Amino acid sequence: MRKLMLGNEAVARGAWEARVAFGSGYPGTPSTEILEALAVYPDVKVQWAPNEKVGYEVAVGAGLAGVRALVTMKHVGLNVAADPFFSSSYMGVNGGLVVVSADDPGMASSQDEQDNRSMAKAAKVLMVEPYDAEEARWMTREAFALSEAFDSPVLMRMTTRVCHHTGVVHPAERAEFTPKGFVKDIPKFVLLPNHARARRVKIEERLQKALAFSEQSDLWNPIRKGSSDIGIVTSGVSYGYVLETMPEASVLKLGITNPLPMERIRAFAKTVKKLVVVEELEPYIEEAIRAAGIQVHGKDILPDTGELNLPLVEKALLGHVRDKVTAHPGDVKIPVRPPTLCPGCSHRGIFTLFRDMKLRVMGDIGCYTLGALKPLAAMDACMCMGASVGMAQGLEKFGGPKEKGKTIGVIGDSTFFHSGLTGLVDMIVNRSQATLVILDNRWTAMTGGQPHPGTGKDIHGEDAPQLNVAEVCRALGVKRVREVDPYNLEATRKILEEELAAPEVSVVVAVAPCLLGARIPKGEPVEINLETCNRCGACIRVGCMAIHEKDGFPDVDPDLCGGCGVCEQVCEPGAISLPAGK
Ligand SMILES: Cc1ncc(C[n+]2csc(CCOP(=O)(O)OP(=O)(O)O)c2C)c(N)n1
Repeated sequence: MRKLMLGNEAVARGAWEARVAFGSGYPGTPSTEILEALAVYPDVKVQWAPNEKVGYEVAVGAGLAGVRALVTMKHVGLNVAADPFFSSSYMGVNGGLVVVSADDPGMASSQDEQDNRSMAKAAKVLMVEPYDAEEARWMTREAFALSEAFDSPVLMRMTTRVCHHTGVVHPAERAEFTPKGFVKDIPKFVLLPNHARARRVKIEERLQKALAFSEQSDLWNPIRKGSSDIGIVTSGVSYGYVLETMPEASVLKLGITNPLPMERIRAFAKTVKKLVVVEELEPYIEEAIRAAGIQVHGKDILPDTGELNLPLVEKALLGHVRDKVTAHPGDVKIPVRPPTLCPGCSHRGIFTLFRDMKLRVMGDIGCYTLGALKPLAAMDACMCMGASVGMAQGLEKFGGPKEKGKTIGVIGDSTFFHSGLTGLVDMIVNRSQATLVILDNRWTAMTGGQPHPGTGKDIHGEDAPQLNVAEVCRALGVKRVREVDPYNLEATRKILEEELAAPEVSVVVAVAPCLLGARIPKGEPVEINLETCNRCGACIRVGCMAIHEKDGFPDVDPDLCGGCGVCEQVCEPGAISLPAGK
């Protein structure tokens, strides 16, 4: 049987075939669809965690219970989960544990471009890298067996193209796996320093065993014998570019990239006149080969930033880009569609206020980061999830009189539960006077509308316990917590002014569900009276794609406008009217 599957769906299939009992993780492009696809299979308990660290830890606990567990995240998620990731390497596993890190070369949807192969090496865990959907299936399935055989968590490193391409998959029968039950083993699982010192030695032993396996595995590290003029060592999606560019070359394709089978590479190098490594991002394989004293080309002919693609690999290997029928994505002319908040999005009014009140805004990651773009341009910094809270405290404390009463941290609700809570605790106990605005739209909108602890739904859409953001803040110890309707600009402005003036930490929770997440039908559009319009442009400056300038006047697109009323409230001459009944 053959099936077309997304790389991410194939990971879910492989995990199900391996009889995985538990899947967890936190959404993040390009990894999100893995858990969503796994949730559809029977016999698997699948749940979103509030962040990657917690997701990882629950998976470790499930593994200790003797079942197989999968945990998924994007590359920066592994930074959040790094503490348990590195330490669980010392514990080894009971039931197999596979962690997917979906890296985003080229930063299609990320704030940085990490090559997490270095994370596997640093944590001393086994790492596998699929190149297409079918490999994603069988490698996931087999990774659980590797995890148990070598007593190591296995990092499955994927990249955007592998996650998001659709390819032919050959689903197989489910493997046999009997849950092992909990095994009490204090020296192994309790990482006291003297236990950890003994485990440290075990880690090296298991890596040696894994290396011996990797060296002789034709399945994981196959060699394609071709011309002896050039030999290419490659892994992941780069293998596809190599195949298309130089079908005649000899190729060593590495499926296990930690530990690297250096003797296999050395033997392969001896069979060819020239050795080249084709790999995306860091010279991870290349540097190891160089360190082993083998002559090799790599980043001297290929870029070490951004995604690879066919023309780049052709240029590197052939010296020129072939004149092919297949167009390079960059050659295809598509209309420019800058990212923007949806028409009617509840974030728009808040950022209009931030801009008009000339606030200093420490931002965070989510749909609302688009508030940094013109014409709103109402965010001054954005670093990583949860960071708005700490940055707001630091700026307010050290910004001098100019920042007093002006500094806001702004964070989405999913991001608040992910990693904003501890920043808020720090604000309270260290007497910050900044104001934190939490955008409570009830969904993780940016990654496609996954539920989070404040949604009241689980991954299956079933009712789940729901945490109330304002109550959580009060319970933490914030004395000043106000809820606002972000569609009511005047009331929200007044509350922001009061809270900014307060000489203590305050929280303003803007409550309005994401229209897409909550599937709220579009309302009737606003109307503009061109007789009274004074062409001031205030309505255009709220940055809504449903309203634009036409022949010097604002013009509403009735197919997009749902009558949220933000433009109506900024219109001084009152030329914009809401649909009847609003
Ligand atoms: C550590 C980490 N994990 C995951 C992501 C992907 N991601 C970016 S923002 C975000 C959450 C957005 O939800 P929310 O804060 O509720 O804001 P919204 O998009 O709903 O406005 C996620 C999951 C990331 N950038 N970093």
